[in-house]
Amino acid sequence: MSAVAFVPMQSSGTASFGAVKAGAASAVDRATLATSALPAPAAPQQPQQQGSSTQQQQQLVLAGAALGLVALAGQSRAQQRRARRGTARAARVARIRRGDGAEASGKPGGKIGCVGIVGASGAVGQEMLKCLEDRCFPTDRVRLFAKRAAGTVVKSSFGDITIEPFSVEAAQECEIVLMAVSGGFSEEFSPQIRGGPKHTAVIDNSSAFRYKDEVPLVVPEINGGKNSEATLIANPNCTTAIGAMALWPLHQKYKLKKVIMSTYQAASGAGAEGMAELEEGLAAYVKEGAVSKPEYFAHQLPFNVIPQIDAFQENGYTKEEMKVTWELQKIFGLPDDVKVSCTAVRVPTLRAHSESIVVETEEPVDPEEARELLKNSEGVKLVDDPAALQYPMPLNATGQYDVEVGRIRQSLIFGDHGLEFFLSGDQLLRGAALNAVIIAEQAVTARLSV
Ligand code: 2RA
Repeated sequence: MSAVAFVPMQSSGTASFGAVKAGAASAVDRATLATSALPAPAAPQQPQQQGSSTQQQQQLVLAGAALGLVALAGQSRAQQRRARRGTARAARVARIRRGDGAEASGKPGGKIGCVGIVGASGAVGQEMLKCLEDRCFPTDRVRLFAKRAAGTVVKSSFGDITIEPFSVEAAQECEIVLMAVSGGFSEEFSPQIRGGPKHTAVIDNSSAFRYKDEVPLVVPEINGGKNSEATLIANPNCTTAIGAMALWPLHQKYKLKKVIMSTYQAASGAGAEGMAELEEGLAAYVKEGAVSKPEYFAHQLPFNVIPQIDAFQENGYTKEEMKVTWELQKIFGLPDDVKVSCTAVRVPTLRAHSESIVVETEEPVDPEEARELLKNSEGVKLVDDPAALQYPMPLNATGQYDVEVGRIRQSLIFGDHGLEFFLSGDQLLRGAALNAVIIAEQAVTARLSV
């Protein structure tokens, strides 16, 4: 079921924008900036594997051809997306000029004065602005804050926006501030921004406050409403948020007893640098016959998978894996005897995370009934027709608000009290920017209802 645009009565990365400054010939296209900001390719390594030169040449030709096809497919998809965006953008601008977001609230003119994005030039920050535009967020003004990109002019359906250097005072002029910054930055500044003359609500995408009892950790479709008046709200880790969309309806109906998750996480989870390293590593392989030396990831990502994301903990799990456990417990309010465990793996896809999930339930669960339940759940798109080769895949989930869920089957391990399924979700959207923007929509509703 699709996530809907703003209807108030209901209910990470550091890419630079580049160096185009205010006063330059024209404001810049964000997509161009994001691409042009990727770091230059690292020097190629010598070939790592020995083989006959004929074999190597054949491999190179095949890899080159494959990459060429991928590039062509990507190009035509990108062209289609650009064309769709052009039409959608014109409609969005018209809707914002008409004030449709406000009308949807049932309060003509029901907008807030300002929303700010801190860390606006990063991968998540850029997606936040797109979500605000796409959903006709009811605000008179959007302000963007970033250090290195300050001075850059960004064209948006809210008008041309000049990126400003961050200051607490400027952020406090906004009613809502979306933080797309590091944990350290957020830890220092979010408490200083929240409250103030505008009763500013900070929605933080970092892990700085997620595990603090006094700070709500929110997936808006699950536990949003009751927390929408808080002035500091934490966004969950993307891996948790994507999985939660499918697990919550199942928990409500069948009561989860055990959750065992294995993840297939895209390079984009590590931000624009991670995506660049994957693309450049593949390009170096085609050009030079060897993948360039990893600088961002601990190991080569092209042609590989890395079973480590974030630091190892004393119990042998990584922090990324423990985030899934801690955050599902907090968001769902799970009792201690419900166990959640995860193995998190980085895979060489560009964007959108996937998860294989096994659940044991208190109540008996029928796959067909679960399929129907998920089909009608908010933020979920059922893609489950194996006979037609239809199942969730990260390429298809990329750019989508909804999490694709499929491969639903009775668990061989837990029998009629268990299910196994697979999902793919765009972690920059559902797992970060979109989640934050829906929280912000709920905060606006709360404000306008007072
Ligand atoms: C990753 N989930 O994929 C992390 C980002 N928050 O690296």
